[in-house]
Amino acid sequence: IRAATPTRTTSATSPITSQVARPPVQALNDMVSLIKDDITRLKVDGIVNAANRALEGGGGVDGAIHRAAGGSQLRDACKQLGGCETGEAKITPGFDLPSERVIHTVGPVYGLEYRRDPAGPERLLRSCYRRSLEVAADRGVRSVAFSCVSTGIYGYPNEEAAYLAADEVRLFLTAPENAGKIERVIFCLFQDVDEEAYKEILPQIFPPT
Ligand code: AR6
Repeated sequence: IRAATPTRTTSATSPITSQVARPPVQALNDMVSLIKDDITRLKVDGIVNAANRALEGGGGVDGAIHRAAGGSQLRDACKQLGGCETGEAKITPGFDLPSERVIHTVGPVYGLEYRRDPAGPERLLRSCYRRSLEVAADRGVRSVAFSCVSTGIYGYPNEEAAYLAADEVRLFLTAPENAGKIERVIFCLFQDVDEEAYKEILPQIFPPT
C-alpha cells in the first residue's frame, strides 16, 4: 500500500471510506470485498472509472469522478491521453479525490457490441477488468476499487457483468505472474441490483475462508 499519511489506511481489514469508517457489505476473503458507496469517497490507491472512448467525461460515475476530482484538472489530464479503446484502460492522478489515481476503462456498449459479435461484450468487459488491474499494477497501485463498468448507460445485464467482473479479477489474482502485485480489490456498488448480484456471485468465485 503506497500512501502513508495518517488518514489513509487501507489495510486488508480496515474499511476504506473517507469521512466515516463503514465496513464493507461483505468481506469474502482478505483480498476481495464489496462496498455500497459513492466511489468518489473511497480512499484507495486507485478507483476505476467507467469512461467513454473520448475520455472527455460524461454522465454516471464518470461525471461524478470528474466533478469530485476538480473537473478541469482531470479533464486536462485525460486530454493528454488521446482517448481509449473499448476494453482498454489508462491512468491519471486523482487530483482532489481521496484516491491517488483514477484508472479509466471503457466498457462495451452492450447492444452495439452484441450486434457486431455476440461474443464481443464478454471479451471486452473481461478485458476492462484485466487491463485495469494490469495498468494499476504497472504503476504501483496496490488497492483498486472498481465501479460496475458498462452496467449503467451502456446497458450490460447486471448479473452477467457481476459474474464476469468477479471471474476476471479471480483470474488475475490467481495468475502466478501477478503474485503480490495487487493487495486489495473492492467492488464498489451503487445500485441494489448490483448489490444483490455480487452478494450472490462473489461467495461462489471467492469462497469464504
Ligand atoms: N459511485 C459508484 N458508482 C456509481 C456512481 C458513483 N458516484 N454513479 C453511478 N454509479 P455508468 P457505463 C454506477 O452509466 O454503463 C458515462 O456517460 C451506476 O449506478 O456510469 O459504463 C461515460 O462517459 C452503474 O452501476 O457507466 C460513458 O459515456 C455504474 O456506475 C458511459 O456513461 C456504471 O454506470 C459509460 O456507461
